[in-house]
Amino acid sequence: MIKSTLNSLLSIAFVIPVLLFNSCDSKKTESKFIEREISENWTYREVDGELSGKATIPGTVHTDLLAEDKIGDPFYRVNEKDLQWIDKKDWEYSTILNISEEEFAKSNLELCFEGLDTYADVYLNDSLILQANNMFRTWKVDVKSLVQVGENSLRVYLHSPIKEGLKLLEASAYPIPATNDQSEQGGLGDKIVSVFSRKAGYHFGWDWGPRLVASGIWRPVVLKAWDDLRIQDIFIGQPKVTKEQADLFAEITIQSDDIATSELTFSDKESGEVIFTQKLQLKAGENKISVPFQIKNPKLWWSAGLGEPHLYTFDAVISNSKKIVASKSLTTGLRSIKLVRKKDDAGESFYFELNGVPVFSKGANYIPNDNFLPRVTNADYEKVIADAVEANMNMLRVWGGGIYENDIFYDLCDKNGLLVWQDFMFACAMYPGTAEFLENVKQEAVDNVVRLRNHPSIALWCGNNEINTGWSYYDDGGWGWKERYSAEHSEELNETYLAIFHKILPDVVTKYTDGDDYWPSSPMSGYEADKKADYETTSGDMHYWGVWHRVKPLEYYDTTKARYMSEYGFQSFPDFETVKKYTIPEDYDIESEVMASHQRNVGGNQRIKKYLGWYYKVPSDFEQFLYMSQVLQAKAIKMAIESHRRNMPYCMGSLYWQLNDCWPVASWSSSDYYHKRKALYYTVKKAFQPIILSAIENDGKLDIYGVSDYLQDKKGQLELTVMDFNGNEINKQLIPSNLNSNTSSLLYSVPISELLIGKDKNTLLLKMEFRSDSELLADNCFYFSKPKDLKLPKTQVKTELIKDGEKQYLKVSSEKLVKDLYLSFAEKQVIFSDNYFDLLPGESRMVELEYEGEALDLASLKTMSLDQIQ
Ligand code: BMA
Repeated sequence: MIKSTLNSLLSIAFVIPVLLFNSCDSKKTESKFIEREISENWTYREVDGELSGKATIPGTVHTDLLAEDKIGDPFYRVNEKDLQWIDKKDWEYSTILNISEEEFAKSNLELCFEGLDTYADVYLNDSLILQANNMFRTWKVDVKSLVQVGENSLRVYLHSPIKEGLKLLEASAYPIPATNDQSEQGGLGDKIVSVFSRKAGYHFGWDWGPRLVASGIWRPVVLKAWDDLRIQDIFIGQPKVTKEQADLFAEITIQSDDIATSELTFSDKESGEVIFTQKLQLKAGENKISVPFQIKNPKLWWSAGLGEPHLYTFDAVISNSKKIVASKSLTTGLRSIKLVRKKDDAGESFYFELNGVPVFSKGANYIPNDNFLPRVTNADYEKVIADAVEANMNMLRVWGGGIYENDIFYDLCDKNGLLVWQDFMFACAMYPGTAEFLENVKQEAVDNVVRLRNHPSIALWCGNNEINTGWSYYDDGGWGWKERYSAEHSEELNETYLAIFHKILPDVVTKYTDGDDYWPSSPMSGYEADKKADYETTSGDMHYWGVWHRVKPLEYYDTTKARYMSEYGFQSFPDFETVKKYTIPEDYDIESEVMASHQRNVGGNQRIKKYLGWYYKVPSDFEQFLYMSQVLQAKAIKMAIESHRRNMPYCMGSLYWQLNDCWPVASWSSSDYYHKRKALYYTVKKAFQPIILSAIENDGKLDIYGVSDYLQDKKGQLELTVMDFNGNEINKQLIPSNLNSNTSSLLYSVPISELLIGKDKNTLLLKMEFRSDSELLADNCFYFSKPKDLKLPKTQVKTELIKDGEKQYLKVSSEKLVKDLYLSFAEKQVIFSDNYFDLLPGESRMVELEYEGEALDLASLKTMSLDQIQ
């Protein structure tokens, strides 16, 4: 039930509460608000050159050139290198903007540029109407007095982001560090320009991304035309939400031509119920009203696994005696979410509490899906989010070197119950402190916080990625940046850091949200006072890179404890079918020039080889090497996730690096650029299940933990079966157990010798199952030695295609153990519900297959498994 508060809050406009009425007068005609994209008939040209052609808007220079075959595919082989000239040129885009009589007759005409990348001068009928300098901002221009009925010329002049950056670098008293900027690759030597421009950091190269500095009209250009007034924005504040009552307020921003008297009706779309009506006395210009209201027994928004992510849609309608003059709808979810940082015996907690429930964050770090953003389709977004949900995630971190994502990304997170950790777009760099730069940052923050604040999925705003670690302004740590500066310059950079991340950004979050949490930098331990380095924390969040970057054994994952693991990761190569898309057979060597240019982490290949040598056999065959890199990556991250979850509730989050890719490359991702699932994807899906069993060696004993995200305890039975690889049962134990709710419990501890009973540990495995009322709630497998020491049998995998109604399955079975079984239909794009799994002796498994086009042929099925690796 929804109820308005009659003593509404007056902010700027004069608001007179009136009695509720049931619906707005349906006989009233609506004054038409025109909104259309200007996407037709655009052309581009190279300003001081020959190239020109048709343009796609939204789009980028690179993709326009590619569409007309004026350049090769930037992602193919080493084409990236040859295309570095594009970002050093100026480009001009133009179109004819046709204005109809009807549009022209409106009292307001606005052109809205939702995204210009980056230095863009916009001319309308040859008058300069805008000079943009921030790809993350939205630019609105009143064009009423500049247009005519019929044809108008619209031109967008894009200055080279590199040339502009070089000018800014020259004007700076000193260079500014950005660890991942591949200036060399861009032909700039050591000249770092990325930090001077408010533009996606990863465009300048990253340790998983090419240097392809895009330019373009990257988000839609929209013409808006209206009479009298419009509702510019609705914000639903949620000061207090419980299951009994949601105390809310609607803050509505109205832009009015004149002083006007009208009436606002605010209603719930689903029930049609009017929540409140208000008489409005509007002044000319911007009016803001804020009206508190309540919803009794609200349907709450829950994250995946905890409940339904229910969404409400509210309609705001403004009418006068004759007609409806403006309307706008807004969809949001009602929930209370907070970051809980509470002192405890060990230090300080770091977890999210959703509707009063502490939630263990399970998820990944998310990067943009392409270097050329406009070609990411809605279907791509849907796929990425659906895959995250299928993998039992409840949170994604939108990482600071990319972009504030498109609305659809957050809409999908809202709809699917995925929480979002939202970084501001600053990563692994310091920034200039000019007044103009800081003001630009502030406006960017306002634009994006206002755009995104109604999304129930947003759990946290975070200032930046790893800059606190890199600069380490507390002490002498860091990445050696400070040492490059005089005391005075160091102090200046420090002050800029504090100004942006401890003042400007948190102030914007405070001013424009209803109290959303802000965290200055990820990772960070403590807020202001804690000076500890990021690897020995008892508070805050941690990025653990001991494994991988510091080449520590995988077992370090078992022992490194954090309150919240917001990053850790391990690389692999993409699937062979993906590699084939950017290579030719002569490139099939991980050290070849082409493969090396699709591996951007210096020393990445050596690390993979080194770790493989420690745990597996290192194959010399190229295809087998790709496969093994994925098996290794999956093993590493399985260990990490299980360790984080075993450490619950001390540790309350596990976000691995990284969910996706922006081009085909060797990287830490779990799905590649073509959304092809790696071995890691399937491992994560299992390791993030609501209940897991996890075994860990502890001083000659095996400790078996049960971790549950459920909010009720589960009584049941732990079943342990030791078997050899031919399926002979060696030992079986049944242990009545209780899985405590929303935490980790040690279920059983047993000397390993008792399990092995004197047999060769290289020939045995332990199958763990947890059953409650005979329902299998969780299972896992434990091996007593490293994979390279296992005496794996040679065996025959039996396969069969089975159709069941609309569904298609691949049934696989084997008499003996098949470890890390990989299934592929080569070029045929097939999504496997499961892959790269251990097929236990005697087991048969049904794998669901999704594909389009012709029926599958079993003859084209390829398999690979660990026993084949020499
Ligand atoms: C992290 C990220 C990225 C980087 C990744 C892998 O710390 O924040 O900057 O790509 O490590 O090195």
